[in-house]
Amino acid sequence: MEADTAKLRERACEACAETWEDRAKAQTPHCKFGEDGICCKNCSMGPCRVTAKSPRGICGADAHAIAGRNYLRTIAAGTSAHSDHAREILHVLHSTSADGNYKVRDEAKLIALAREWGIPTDGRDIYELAHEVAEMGLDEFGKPFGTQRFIKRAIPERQKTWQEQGIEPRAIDREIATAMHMTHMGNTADAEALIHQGLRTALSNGWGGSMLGTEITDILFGTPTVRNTEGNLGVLEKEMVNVVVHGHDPAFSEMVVTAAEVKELQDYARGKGAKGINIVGLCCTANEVAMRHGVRMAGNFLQQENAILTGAVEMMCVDVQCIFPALAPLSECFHTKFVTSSPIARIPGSIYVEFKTETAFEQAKDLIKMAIDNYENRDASKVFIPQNKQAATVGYPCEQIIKHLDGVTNSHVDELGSYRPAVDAIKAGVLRGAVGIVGCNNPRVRPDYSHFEIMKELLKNDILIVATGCAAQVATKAGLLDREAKYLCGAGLRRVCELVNIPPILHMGACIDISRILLLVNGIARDWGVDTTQIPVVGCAPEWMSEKAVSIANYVVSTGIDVYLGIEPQVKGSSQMMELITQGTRNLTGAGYIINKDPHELVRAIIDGIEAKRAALGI
Ligand code: BF8
Ligand code: SF4
Repeated sequence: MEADTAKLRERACEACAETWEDRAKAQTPHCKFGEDGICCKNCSMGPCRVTAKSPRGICGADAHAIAGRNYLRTIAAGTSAHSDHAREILHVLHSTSADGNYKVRDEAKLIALAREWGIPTDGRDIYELAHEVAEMGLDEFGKPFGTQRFIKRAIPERQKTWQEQGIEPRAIDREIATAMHMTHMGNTADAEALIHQGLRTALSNGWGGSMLGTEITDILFGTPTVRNTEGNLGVLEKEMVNVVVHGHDPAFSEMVVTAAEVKELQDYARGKGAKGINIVGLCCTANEVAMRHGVRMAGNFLQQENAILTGAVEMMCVDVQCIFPALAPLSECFHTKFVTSSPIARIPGSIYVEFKTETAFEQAKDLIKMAIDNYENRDASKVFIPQNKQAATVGYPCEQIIKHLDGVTNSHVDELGSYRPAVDAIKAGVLRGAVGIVGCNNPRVRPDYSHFEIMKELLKNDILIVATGCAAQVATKAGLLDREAKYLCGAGLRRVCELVNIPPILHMGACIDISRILLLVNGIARDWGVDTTQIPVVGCAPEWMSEKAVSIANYVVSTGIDVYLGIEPQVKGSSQMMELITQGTRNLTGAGYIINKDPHELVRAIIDGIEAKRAALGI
């Protein structure tokens, strides 16, 4: 893969296009104050930077206050991104109708959610119900009283911890606004209080916004099921019209995928000399459409420019989050049409088509037509599609995991199903434990390398992996989402994979779907009869980069699960903050961070952590 990237980069020079490698070099060395989190520009008396000579800002804020405030703002931003994405999806649910662009695909899930929320369901029209659920979901953002509805799903031990610590998440917008207010000039300077609000804000994401996003997306577009697909740049087709969907919110990409299936458009593409229309995904949008349609995945975060560098992409359609503004000038070096669709992600140099629920399908068809018309502009001399692609089996939400486990032992005990076979396998030591590997890739380290090294080592040690986001795509590219990858596993994990008929890494979706991992861990703890802090399950983000990732890490820690990080959070300039994120949170939630930039040392720490949890349980 790295050889392919090198070749694509060489061509980037030919085409006068720069890539992230060039810009990363130009940004090195990074600003030390920013890196350590001790630059404050929260008021215009500053910016203030902490040094040995000037240990306090003009207002008197010290390194701990400044790093703590910056950290809380990061969590607030990450929470807002996931949750606002969920809000958009709730509005789409509110727009559904029997003959509209958007329909309810998973009626059973809608009815179950309505019941969970105490909405009468008997004899109701499904769309009337959808609209009521959407309104109730939207109320989770701004309700003046009460806490997030989904926290009732957590095991009683967790709910008690959150209540005792005063971190039960209230309305999502309130937690974000409180975080911003606390960090305004002249407010909280106590790092511990900032961390406390960080946990609470993040919980409003994990057990609020993200969980809403996942549930409602399943209701709208169907709960994912297991399906086979492929991944890596080799999924781009030389003789087809290639359209890349990139971003996070599937309301847009679902329409693009559906429009590409329209027969007249396929005929139109053939009339223009192409063999057909090839839709592929990037980043989390790729995960969304792969899990629901088997759409193939072109790659993860740091591959977004590579896709355009192939010279074979007629159109790249983006929605929100993790989109390089660099895609606009890069597209201009080729024939690629770069289309933005959301007022949340406006990028100079792009073609802006604001997507609206009422006109979504027509707009998607227009875009596909525009892509087909662009096919003849492709310059064959600029085309280089690396041939690498790997088979992958994707689509393991909790429902599918339970179904597969059920198939093994018939242990189905209630309507929620049971993780008991997994619990038994862990207790028996056939599986030593499980790790959720999530997050991005990051130029600070060799892209994908840490993920891959950690994944390989865990599998060898009989540790099952669930993955989401760009981490799931590393697994795809490495061939680890293939059932055949079982040869890389230890004997115990291999046996489980064969018995349950699963690959050793389970693809659970996009980053917003880390809410599924919360429910999985919660379900395992429930079926085990212990707290989440006790089970040998941890989270790992080896190459994280985004503010969303910091929010995620905090809701995972709040849920009692240790988080192993391969990139340091930007708080190093405060010894108190470093202590709080690695140790202090343990007194509040029972979990914390373990940070190590060396992937081999990090995976050793994970295995030791899992074995220590096993020992504490006496297994
Ligand atoms: O939300 S893993 S680079 S694409 S932030 Fe972004 Fe990171 Fe990828 Fe999805 Ni998640
Ligand atoms: Fe400086 Fe305090 Fe203003 Fe921050 S809030 S910029 S530390 S004076």
